[in-house]
This record gives sequence, C-alpha cells and structure tokens, in this order.
Amino acid sequence: MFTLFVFMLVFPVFAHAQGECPLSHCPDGWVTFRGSCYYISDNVSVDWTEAGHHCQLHHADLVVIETKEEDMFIRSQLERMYRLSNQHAGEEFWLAANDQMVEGVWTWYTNDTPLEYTGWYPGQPGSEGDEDCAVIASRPDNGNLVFNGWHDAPCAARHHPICEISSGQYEPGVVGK
Ligand SMILES: [Ca+2]
Ligand SMILES: [Ca+2]
Repeated sequence: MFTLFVFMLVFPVFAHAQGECPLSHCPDGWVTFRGSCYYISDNVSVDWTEAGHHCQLHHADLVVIETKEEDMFIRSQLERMYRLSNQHAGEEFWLAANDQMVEGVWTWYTNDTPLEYTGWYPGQPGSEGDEDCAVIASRPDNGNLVFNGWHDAPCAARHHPICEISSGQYEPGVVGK
C-alpha cells in the first residue's frame, strides 16, 4: 500500500520530467497531436482575418502545418468529423498561410516565415483571381468526403477556422473554447 502511495506521488513528476503530456494538456473539446492542441470550428464560417481573430479568442492561432504527419493528422480529423456528411462537400478550412504581401511567396502569418513543408493539391496554388489565403478543401469521392490537399482561396471567402495552440503554449485555466 505504501509502495502504491509513493508511486502515485512520484509518477506524475516522473511523467512530467519525461515530457509526456498530462491528461489536461488541451482544453476540453480540443484534440492533441505531438504536443499541440487543435480545434476545428465547424460551426463558425468567417473570412480569413476573422478566422485568425476567432482563434485568438481561444488563445490560439490559425493552424500552422509544419510536417506531413501534422497535415495527415489534421486531414484525418476532418475526415472523421465529416465522414458521414456528404452534404458538406465543398466546405473549406482556413490555415495560417497567405501570400498577401508578395504574390506567390507563401508565409505563415504567425511568425512571418516562408512555408517549408507544403500540402498543396496538384496544380495549387492556382492564383486564379485574387487568391491569397490557404485552405484545406474537401471533395466528394465515391460517396465519401476526402480532404486531399491545400488550395489558395480568396481571403474574403467564408470558411471554417482550424485553430492550433502550439506545443508549450497552453496554459491551463487560461485557454478555453
Ligand atoms: Ca503546427
Ligand atoms: Ca495569391
């Protein structure tokens, strides 16, 4: 019994020291992947600037996708949410990337750095018209909805924000949805 007591006292400290996430790592309703927290605001449809503000209200930013693994994780979350909702075909989801400053030079607004990893759909960014903000788009495929790549879109269009709290940024009690 005493051993169990000591274990319960020591284990959380040990787990923390090893860099593992405590269960309360993300706010309720957010999902976690490799230390970041994510929230897909499927009930909010706003332009790109408003999408950034929406995430700020939750002490987050629009999602910055830095690796293929992170991209696949976000797309799998979208596919899980919309798997049975073909009526949502065509819906799009804002990322933090834009080329508003210099046409064709895509940066993450969160730190003004150029994109390294990109998940553009073949042929994108297309730059048809005035398309300076990036989305993950959905397309129907054999009765399913697939999220198969990034597209450039008009920043004034209304889409759903995907918010991210980067690893290390989450302060319990401060952030909520
Ligand atoms: Ca990220
Ligand atoms: Ca553009």
